[in-house]
Amino acid sequence: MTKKSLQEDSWGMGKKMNEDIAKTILVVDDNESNIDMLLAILKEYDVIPSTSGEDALALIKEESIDLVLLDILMPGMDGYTVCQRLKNQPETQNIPVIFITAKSDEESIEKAYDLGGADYVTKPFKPKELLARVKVQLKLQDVLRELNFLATRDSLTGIYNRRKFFQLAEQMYAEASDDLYALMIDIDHFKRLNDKYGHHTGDIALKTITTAISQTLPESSIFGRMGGEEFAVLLKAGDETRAMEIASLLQQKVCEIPINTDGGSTIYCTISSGMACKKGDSTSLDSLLRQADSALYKAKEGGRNRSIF
Ligand code: GH3
Ligand code: MG
Ligand code: MG
Ligand code: MG
Repeated sequence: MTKKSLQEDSWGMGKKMNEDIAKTILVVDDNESNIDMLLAILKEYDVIPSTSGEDALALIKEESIDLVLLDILMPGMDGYTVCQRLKNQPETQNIPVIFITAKSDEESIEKAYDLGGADYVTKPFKPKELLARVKVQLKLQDVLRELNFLATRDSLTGIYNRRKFFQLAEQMYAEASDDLYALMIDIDHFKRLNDKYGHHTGDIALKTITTAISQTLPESSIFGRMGGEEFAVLLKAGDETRAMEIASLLQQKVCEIPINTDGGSTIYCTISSGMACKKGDSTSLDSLLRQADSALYKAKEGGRNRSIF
């Protein structure tokens, strides 16, 4: 599961949920001496300084930022606008923003929270209090990332769970041209494998097979566990020939990958898959997946270890 697009979303921002990895804080203030003071207070973090709102927005696109400390009054784009832009973009909306400003009236504070600010600190601030507030936001961010991961992934294999698969798939179906393919995949004779080698070996097989599939799929694909030993993929392939090549490649990679059993032996598995294309007579994601499912049924009937379109 090393491919970014199969694993990461707006919570990840390129980082795993790991509190030990140094956090990166973007500090935005038009006054350079304020920036110097913040750099000194935040010396245990990676700090990226920025002296304008425009520059800050450009930096956020390039860097993996965990927290933004944001001045409000700046020549050019003000802090409110920066915050609004961040909260309107799916890629940046989950990055917490702490406003640090000389504005201390109630309306300004209310506006900052309305725009999605996580916290509000007035200048002149107390260094230790600011550091404590930064720590609270970073901790909260870790917890939210972890919750998001748990809510969207299948706990055994780490790929998308059914709920997240459908959420992403509905979006992809709505946005895609006709050239969108659904693939339903089912491991062959998996019950036999469980019966013969035990449930734990079955679990290892599931993990090994999903890793092989993840690493073989094109990066833009969506791959989720539907339940048991059944998986669904939504992918763009260019044309039918290429789509079938991908399905065959998945089969080949899976049947070549050794699975270590609890008894110390090595076994191999096969998969069957059914494919359907949006440009057929699918009118919804549901009907597309149903068509792929009937093709899968034919692949099983036809003897397994094959893909049927
Ligand atoms: P077919 O080739 O027709 O698909 O046969 P099959 O044996 O793979 O299909 P069947 O639906 O009869 O059995 C699926 C098995 O998958 C039964 C169930 O115990 C097993 N299974 C489902 N989820 C898990 C899991 O998380 N771990 C393990 N180890 N086994 C699982
Ligand atoms: Mg200022
Ligand atoms: Mg099966
Ligand atoms: Mg099955």
